[in-house]
Amino acid sequence: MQDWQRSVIYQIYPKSFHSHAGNPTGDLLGVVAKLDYLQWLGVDCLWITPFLRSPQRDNGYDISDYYAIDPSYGTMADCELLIAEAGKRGIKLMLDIVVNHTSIEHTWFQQARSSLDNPYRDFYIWRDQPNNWESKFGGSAWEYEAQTGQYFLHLFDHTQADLNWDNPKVRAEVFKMMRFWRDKGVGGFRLDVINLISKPADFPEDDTDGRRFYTDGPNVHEYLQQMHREVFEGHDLINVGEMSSTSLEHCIRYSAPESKELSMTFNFHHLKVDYPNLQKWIRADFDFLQLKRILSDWQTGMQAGGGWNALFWCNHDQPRVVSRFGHDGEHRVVSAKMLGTALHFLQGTPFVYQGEELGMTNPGFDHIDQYRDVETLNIFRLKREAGASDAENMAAIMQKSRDNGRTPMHWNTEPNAGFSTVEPWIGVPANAQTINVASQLDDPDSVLHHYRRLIALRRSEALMSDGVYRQLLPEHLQLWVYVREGDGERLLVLNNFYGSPCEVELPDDVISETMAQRLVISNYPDCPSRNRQIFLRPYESFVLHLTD
Ligand code: TEU
Repeated sequence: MQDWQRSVIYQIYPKSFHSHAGNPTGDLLGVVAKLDYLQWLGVDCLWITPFLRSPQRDNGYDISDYYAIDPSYGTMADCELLIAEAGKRGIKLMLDIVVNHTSIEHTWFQQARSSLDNPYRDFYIWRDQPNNWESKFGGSAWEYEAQTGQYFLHLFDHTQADLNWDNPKVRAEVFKMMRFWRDKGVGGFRLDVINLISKPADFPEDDTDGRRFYTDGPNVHEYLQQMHREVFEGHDLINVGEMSSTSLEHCIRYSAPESKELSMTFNFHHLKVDYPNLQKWIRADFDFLQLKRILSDWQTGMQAGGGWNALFWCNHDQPRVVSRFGHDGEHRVVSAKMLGTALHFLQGTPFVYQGEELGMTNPGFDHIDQYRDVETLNIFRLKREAGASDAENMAAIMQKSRDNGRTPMHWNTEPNAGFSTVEPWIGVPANAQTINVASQLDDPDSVLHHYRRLIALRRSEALMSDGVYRQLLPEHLQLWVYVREGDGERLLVLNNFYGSPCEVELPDDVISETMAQRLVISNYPDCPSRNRQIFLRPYESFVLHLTD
């Protein structure tokens, strides 16, 4: 077992984490200032979303210089200080690398667009006529470039031009840049939408949005193996691929050690259970049975195939999980803890997204002026043009917008939740007064202390890393029950996903009176039912270690 297979990773969205300089946006020194907190929490590694130079049209996922720090985040010296200070605390730093595309402000694109025979022309993907592929942010995936009379491909915003990975010079530049960061001391990479880098040469189309043609595309494994040889081999790095609309088979190949590609993969199938017919921009409840089925299939499938999952409920593109799959009203604390437990006992490497450890909620912004995200603003405009009413549009946006997860971190009850001394770039939810780090540090029953316990357990409970996953009661409409089994011992993980109590009987090969029991963690102060007949209170969750 590798060290990162027993690790917990914390994700920082630096724009909303902490502003040391007292600006509307956060900065790298703001992260340095909070390292003691992160060490106390017990995390092993920080994934920080992009802070390289960028016009910030997509908050840094549109990079214009891979070798420079964006001035809004600080300087290269600040970055070096952050790597060193984190290292002193035993914490690694994972750099978010965006190489499916660059900003159109990158010099490569500026060169490429200038003439048909420019040496950088082939760094990007050009065609005389667009096909029908759609951008993930709405509208066509092709943008007309008047100067040279061709269209370029952008799977995301029209200011994010897709790189042409079939050009060996592009790969050489990317690997050189990654070695630069590796040699600076980063502990690994998070690779943005890395399974989209290989497009089929003939750009086929059908009556879909095109994703099936470029997702896990023809040469992707070859290119990742090359990256492994040229950047990772012989170095102690954690490399996580973000995989858009991927498959289990491909994720096994991306993450199985013998493939020599990546350490682990993120996928999003379990976060589409509130997208009716895969339509994101419709307000809808989540499908609990589907959630369990997808997560269980990935647990057993990845384990059988020798792959490794990156586990997560939240990130900077997702709504807050307590508002999504839990209860952000009276059951907020207990349901946030339940969701933490349900995820952390799965096989894989858990990621905690800033504020998740507090049970931060969606902010409830009900006016489009409160939103900043390019995807949200594009969708609002496109749906309005298509005739949707603002009320219908806002109902979906309030539930689904990426800005739900991007509001400033709640540090304390000072102005702007202690995030900055000036008004932040995006609003601070009113509940920062009650949900914040300072108050939870003092409260051993807080969500924060529960997460700290979960993180510590990863190190002490071996079965959390290597136990075999088996789901019980798969058709139960309210409980997610699973075991992580080893030789003659198991962790039994019970989670009530709803606000009503519930009783079930478990099989006696899982729990019986003759077995030795130990309570590992629970989200209620007591844990009365510890036999085959289990009674769970609203959102109750607990874990028993059982030995035959
Ligand atoms: O996200 C990739 C991605 O496909 C999504 O999670 C995306 O936000 C969603 O499909 C929109 O509905 C990554 C980054 O995490 C995201 O912030 C960037 O905007 C995107 O890539 C482009 O770089």
